[in-house]
Amino acid sequence: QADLKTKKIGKRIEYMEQCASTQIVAHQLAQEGAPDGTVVIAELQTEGRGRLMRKWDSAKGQGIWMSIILRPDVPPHKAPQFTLVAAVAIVRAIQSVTGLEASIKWPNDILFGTKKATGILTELQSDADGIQALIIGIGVNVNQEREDFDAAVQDIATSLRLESGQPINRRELVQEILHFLEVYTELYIEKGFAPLKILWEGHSATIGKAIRARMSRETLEGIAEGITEDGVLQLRTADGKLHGIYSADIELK
Ligand code: BT5
Repeated sequence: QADLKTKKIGKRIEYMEQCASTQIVAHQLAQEGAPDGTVVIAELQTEGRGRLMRKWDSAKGQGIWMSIILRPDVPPHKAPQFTLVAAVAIVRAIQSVTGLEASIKWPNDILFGTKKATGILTELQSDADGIQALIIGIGVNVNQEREDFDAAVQDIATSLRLESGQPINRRELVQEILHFLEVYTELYIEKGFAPLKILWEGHSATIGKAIRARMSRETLEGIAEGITEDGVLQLRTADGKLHGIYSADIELK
């Protein structure tokens, strides 16, 4: 904590050996009034989760399992943009600590090739006055070897150690993630999403690609043409129609 370069994010850090999910702890702290920038980190999560309550494999001591409480003064429909802002921050942090170039699969995956090294889960506490808190969950596979992953994800997951061939200092990576998250959220608050959109597109594994988007009610195939100023994915189907995708699982074809 002493080495943090940030002014706000990480000034309060709740560090735990173990918890069910850092998201649950962060939601609780946010409700109790924890300040903007509070960070919850655990060595082990027994019930780490992804979107739609999917399981997030959180091997003990080998990843970064953390949730960050932000209290931005923006309307609730802008919350998904923070997933994209966090993704850019994580890619830049990985680059700075390891030299590795990861790419971002819209909306919340950070990949090496087709394998997932990081997932982001942005959740919202809001009321009639707007956003009370954003809880940004970040799971980074750092030092796992292949056999450390659950069988269910061994073929689709990777870690920074597997990609770089050497162990990575988790503390340094946490510091860099929080640093870049602060830099980019400040840029976002000052200048809006436009500059972040350009950075995001520069790291995107999705734009210009043929994709399949699975949504709760339908599946669409086409070319991912870009994201809007709101972070909505634009998918052009073979009939020439442009569809705005707000939430989906994307398969690169
Ligand atoms: C995500 O969901 O990718 C969001 C993951 C967020 C995890 C962090 S850890 C700290 C905080 N506390 C929590 O409890 N959660 C957050 P989604 O896009 O739904 O992807 C979930 C899918 O990723 C699963 O269904 C698996 O297929 C795959 N998966 C699970 N664990 C993985 C891992 N460690 N590495 C790569 N892929 C994994």
